Amino acid sequence: MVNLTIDNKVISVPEGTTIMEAAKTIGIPIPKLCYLKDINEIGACRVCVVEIEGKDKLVTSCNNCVEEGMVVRTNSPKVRMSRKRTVQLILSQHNCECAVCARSRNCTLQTVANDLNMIDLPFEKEIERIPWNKKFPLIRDSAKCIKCMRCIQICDKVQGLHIWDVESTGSRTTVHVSKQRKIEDADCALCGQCITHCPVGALRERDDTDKVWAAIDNPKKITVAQVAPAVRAAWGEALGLSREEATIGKIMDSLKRMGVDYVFDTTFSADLTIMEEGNEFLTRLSEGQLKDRPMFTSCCPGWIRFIKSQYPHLVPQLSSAKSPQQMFGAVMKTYFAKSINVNPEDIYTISVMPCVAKKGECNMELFYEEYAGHDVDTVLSTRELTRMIRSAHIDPTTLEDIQCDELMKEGSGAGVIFGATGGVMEAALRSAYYLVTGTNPDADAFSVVRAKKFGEEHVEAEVTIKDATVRAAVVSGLANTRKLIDAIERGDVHYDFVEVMACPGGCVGGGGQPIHDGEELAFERGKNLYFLDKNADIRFSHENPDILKLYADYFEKPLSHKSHTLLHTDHNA
Ligand code: HC1
Ligand code: SF4
Repeated sequence: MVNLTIDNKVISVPEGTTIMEAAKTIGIPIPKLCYLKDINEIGACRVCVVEIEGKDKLVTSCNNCVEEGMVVRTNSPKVRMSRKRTVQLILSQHNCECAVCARSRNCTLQTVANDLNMIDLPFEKEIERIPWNKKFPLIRDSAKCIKCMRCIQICDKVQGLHIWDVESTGSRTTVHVSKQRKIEDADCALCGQCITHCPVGALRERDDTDKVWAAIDNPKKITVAQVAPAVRAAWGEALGLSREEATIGKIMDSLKRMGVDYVFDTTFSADLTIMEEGNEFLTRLSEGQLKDRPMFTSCCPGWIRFIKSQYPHLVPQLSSAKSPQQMFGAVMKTYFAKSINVNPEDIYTISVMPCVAKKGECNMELFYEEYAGHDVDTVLSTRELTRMIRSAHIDPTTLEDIQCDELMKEGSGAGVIFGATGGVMEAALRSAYYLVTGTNPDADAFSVVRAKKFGEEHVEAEVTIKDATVRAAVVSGLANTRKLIDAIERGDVHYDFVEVMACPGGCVGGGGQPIHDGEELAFERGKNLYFLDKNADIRFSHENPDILKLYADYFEKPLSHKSHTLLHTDHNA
């Protein structure tokens, strides 16, 4: 242990602790902008400087460790003056239009400047803006970039994609798409992790809320919304609701109050995905197609973009099942439209997703006898949902639990856990077991595929179903995924079925979720989904009565001709 004094308090912390961490243990939060634990510890912003007795120069507390007998001052006049000057210099190159910024009220720079009581800026500024394609789902505003390097580091170290890089030198230094590419031409997976790790509003999702308001206001359109599993675990965070208060039923109420005509839960179509993908897996397994290479899940569009750009020869290994989002859109425009006697073109489908890549996935075309537009018309992130709730002046504490609309009302616990890494695999194994043996396993029999902690490289398990052994692997985060696929390619490991989610921890940690600067909440949110599953009335996708009715009345059976037309896709196309 190392003994030191911080702001007159004597403390003892383990060797190797940074000054910032040591201060935190006694409730002193040293301000910071660029620091991200284990990912960006470069002391670049210099906001976290502290004074050390006996040293002339201030030191950065995020990447300097405690020493025996050290006397640290985190808020001396010298520290305050330096910190203020540093933030003034950062603001001199920052577009400060906070009133029209997506990160207003949730911006680390705004907070640091406010906390330092900065009410005047001593510099005139002229900030150049690098042009950007505003139609792309990921938007970068160079005039807001503070060169903290977090986006570069998260993309390099956690997602292994190297989309961002430093450009130019001196005062013109900025971050831009690497190799001078346009973002559309880079291999961006659209996972949105750069957005959720940006301390300011330099990165954000394309805002599609106006499209949804226009559809709601259009008397010719019937608006039909779905809400993804992972949204329920996070939407309340930005609205001050506790996890217990922020139920899925209240999201449904908010959508109805905003004027959406019909509301559904994507857990319904997660169950439908399990029926299709589970049957596809068993077919591929029994036909010996998985001898050398596994079948990969196909519900994460970030992963689909990644495999297409990084491992195109493995695309045929993807399940042909569309994602639950796309399946639901197709079912809304066909089965559901028919049930309410409306033409598919009059249905406007909206999804609320924890995801940025879903905004790209919804470009997928729908063919229903002939070309019929898109399964999903507009995708909103969880953050956009909360912005809509605010702009509709809905007091979140007045929301009530309401149910989904009829016909596709039910969703199982297996569908709910789709939102956490390992959930798709576990849900698929529960139903595969039933399909093979004719009896249900214990609902928690396959919980071995769940993550044990955040950031785990991957989870693997061998599962016995009757006479067959299924070698399963689950991975999240694209750098982890690359490692796993390289091991598969080298023949070091052999699996039959692999679940991949682009975002660390799965959709609960998605790039469209509420942002908590530097805090990783995916694991906690995932626990919430497992709690909901544990307490669900139905825990198996194949027991969802509305899914059984959908097959009886419409699709006939999984992998039928109609299912193939509406629920599957050719990823090579
Ligand atoms: Fe996901 Fe999925 S789990 S991909 O993360 O398979 O976005 O939540 O909706 O489609 O169900 C996202 C979440 C989501 C799909 C489902
Ligand atoms: Fe989107 Fe989920 Fe995939 Fe992230 S893990 S890219 S949130 S689908």
